[in-house]
Amino acid sequence: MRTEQPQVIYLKDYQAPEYLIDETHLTFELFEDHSLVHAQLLMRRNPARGEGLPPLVLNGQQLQLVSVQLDDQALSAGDYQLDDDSLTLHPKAQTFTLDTTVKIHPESNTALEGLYKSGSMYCTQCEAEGFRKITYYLDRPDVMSTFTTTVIAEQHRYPILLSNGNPIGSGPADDGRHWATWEDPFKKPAYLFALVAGDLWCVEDTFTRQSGRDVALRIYVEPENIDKCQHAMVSLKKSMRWDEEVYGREYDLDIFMIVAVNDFNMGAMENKGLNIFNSSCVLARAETATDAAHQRVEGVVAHEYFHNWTGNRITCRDWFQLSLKEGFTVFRDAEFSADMNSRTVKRIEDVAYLRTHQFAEDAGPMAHPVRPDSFIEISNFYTLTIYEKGAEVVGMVRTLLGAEGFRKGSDLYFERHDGQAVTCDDFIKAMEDANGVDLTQFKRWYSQAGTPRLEVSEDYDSTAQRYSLTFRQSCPQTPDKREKLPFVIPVALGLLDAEGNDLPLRLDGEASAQGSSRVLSLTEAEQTFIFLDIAAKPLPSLLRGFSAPVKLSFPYNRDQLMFLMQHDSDGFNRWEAGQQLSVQVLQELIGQHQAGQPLSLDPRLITALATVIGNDALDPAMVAEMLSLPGEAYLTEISQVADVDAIHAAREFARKQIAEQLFDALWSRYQANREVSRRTPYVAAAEHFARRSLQNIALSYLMLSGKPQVLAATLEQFKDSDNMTERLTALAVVVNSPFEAERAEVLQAFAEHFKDNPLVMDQWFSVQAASSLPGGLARVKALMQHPAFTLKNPNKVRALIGAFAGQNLVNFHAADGSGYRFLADLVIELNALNPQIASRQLAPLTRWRKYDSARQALMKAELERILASGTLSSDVYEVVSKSLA
Ligand code: B3K
Ligand code: ZN
Repeated sequence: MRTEQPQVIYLKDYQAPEYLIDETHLTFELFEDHSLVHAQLLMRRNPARGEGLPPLVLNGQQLQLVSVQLDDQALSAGDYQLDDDSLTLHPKAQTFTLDTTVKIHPESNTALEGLYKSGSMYCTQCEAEGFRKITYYLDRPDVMSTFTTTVIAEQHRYPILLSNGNPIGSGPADDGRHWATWEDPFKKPAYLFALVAGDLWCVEDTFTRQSGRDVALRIYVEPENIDKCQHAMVSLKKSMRWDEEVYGREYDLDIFMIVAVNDFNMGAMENKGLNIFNSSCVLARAETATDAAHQRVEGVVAHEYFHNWTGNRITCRDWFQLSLKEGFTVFRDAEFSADMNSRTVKRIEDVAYLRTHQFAEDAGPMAHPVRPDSFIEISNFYTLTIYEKGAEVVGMVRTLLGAEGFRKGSDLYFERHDGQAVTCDDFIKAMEDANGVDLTQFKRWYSQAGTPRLEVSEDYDSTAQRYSLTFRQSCPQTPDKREKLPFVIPVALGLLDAEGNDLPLRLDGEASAQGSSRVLSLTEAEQTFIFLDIAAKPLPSLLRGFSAPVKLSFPYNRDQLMFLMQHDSDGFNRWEAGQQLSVQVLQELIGQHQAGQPLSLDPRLITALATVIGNDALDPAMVAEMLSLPGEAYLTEISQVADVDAIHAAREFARKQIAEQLFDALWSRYQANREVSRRTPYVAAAEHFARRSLQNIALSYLMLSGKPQVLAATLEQFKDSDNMTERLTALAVVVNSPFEAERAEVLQAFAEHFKDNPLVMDQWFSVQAASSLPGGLARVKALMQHPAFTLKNPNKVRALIGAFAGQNLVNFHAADGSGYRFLADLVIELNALNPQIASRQLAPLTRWRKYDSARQALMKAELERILASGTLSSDVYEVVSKSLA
């Protein structure tokens, strides 16, 4: 907890460390009511900072200092200074050894940062600044050291003792205890340290590196989960092979371990050789995990594994550079998932997510550049901007350089910086040097916040057969009030003729056409491109594959969008045309609702979707994506003033119309796919994900018809399917239906069957929390009393409170402010328990400027109440104060 005004930390103040640590030797003695940590640090003055010997300031929080010794000299109270955040010493030589012993309390650590207990096991989470809750240290990423770690604990309760690197010894100790020692030869910052002690079982495998050596692979879980590790293991081996093939990167240690824990603040953590995962990102089998969960496990396993090169071997100089490792690694895991599954579908999902959530963040009070200039609490900066927009920025580099140029750049980056802590500039420099290009202007993507807008207009001269496109870019103001200069925006595009074929593209000044889909690089605030030899006015397909994270507008009419939906050679843009058509139609309905008029759906949307449903040649996953209307959160994001009720009413009306008018087509596709599901055992692979996604979206539409045969089919799917994907969809469909008796029945049956599986119970909570039927808040409050719920487990908080405030928009934004009050009460309670989780749950309240004045006032009042509620963690303080500023 904060004791004084929290300080703002600025990138411009960065200085290299005064001292370095070459070797770190740790011994942990774990006891039930406390733990002791002995640290021996081999240190020296940083030659880059000169010769004198300034005070040595070590980070440390919530530590009880037991002893401290510099070389052979035991220090007493007068020899050092101690405060809430640091221990200051006065070294006498350029090189010295520091020994400390501290006492800590992992058993009562509810913040889940540092060393803590999850159930009966010990585990750690150190990124970003959790290591300072374990021992006094230079807890910053540019201090890199080798680590040797010995763990001593009771043999019976904690038979498995793990840390980073390779195991080098183990044996019995006194009083029924035992020890194990691990050695990590690769220098790393403290945020990559990990320790695990528990009664765990493991699944083992081996991976043979391209160069021939074997790596031992182990996934450790609590015994009851040993049957849910295969999918993660397969994903790990695929990731290891992919990184060798696509980036030329091999694994380096002899062993790679993953440990699943139930209590974890985020998805997973890439600690060197010992990844620690939220169990939700490891455990998966047909009966208990959905297709989405299987894909998430594959993606997160890959992400953490890929960090071994992008994050661990080459790490960040300081936390302002966080996107150096996160943006690049998200880009890498997205490419991996695209290669393993459907590339277009993966891109659609990522873009929908980015546009809904990152664009909202970029337009809100927490907006920051991909490389922020300042922060109060770094934990608040593990954001969609750092991760998702950061990945888009890396993707644009690849689009501009081409796949081969990008690989040359990444090779140079790995070769040049292995073993170093570097900056985003170093990454770009490697790309520039390997390709002989200048990316100076491109780097504005790292320094300027906000989502650029790109307005496009056209002009056609039939006599000269010239078609021109004019692009005007601008970027809205963000809280930093800094001037926005033009970005480099790669725009992939094509021009369609009247038959829907791509035309050859010859730009003014070129001797001949160069392909039919190409990338224009915009650099000016306004720029015109002229295409020659265009015999008739074409239809442009712009920003193919979403080649830049911008808000593009072009005055398409609905008939043109329908044409693009059918003919665009770019799969992403076919989907995008459908989304734009839906947005136009939904916005029209929103207007009708607001004007008190009867709602009337443009029949062209039905015609367009009928064509999609009837297209057997199209990937069923694409059909499912194209049938999904833009979500309420996205419709909120693109509104000037979001009218929650009108958005909900319009979207539900459109869904119901689709269900009724396309009933027969949906029903036949549902039945055909359900029939395949019935006779095919569950397989976690792209074509099966695709089939089930179409089956399930069809079912959720069909139920809106209220027809008895749909209810019967849903109940059959609920009871008889062999997998969680079908069962959970059936559950959600009934929960959102008007069939009250059946609703109660399936909820009870589900809970009874899965009561011992916390991850499945999370789904059960979420489905109910997200249901837009009236009375949402009361339902959520009642569920908080359920024995499976606890505020101490982040997954539970996300499943119930997160789903309510983030997905159940009509209930959360109830006009009486009850949803806001409820969330504020929870944030205040969580602030004391787990500041990181408290601060995350605040996000919906930070968006108050989006709503009508009555709701704005209610939301602001709750933020003010949180601010006045007592001592706030720096996490909550930063988000609340910036939201109110
Ligand atoms: N690097 C971690 C995130 C740590 C968050 C700390 N508050 C997970 C990841 O991005 O792989
Ligand atoms: Zn990451």
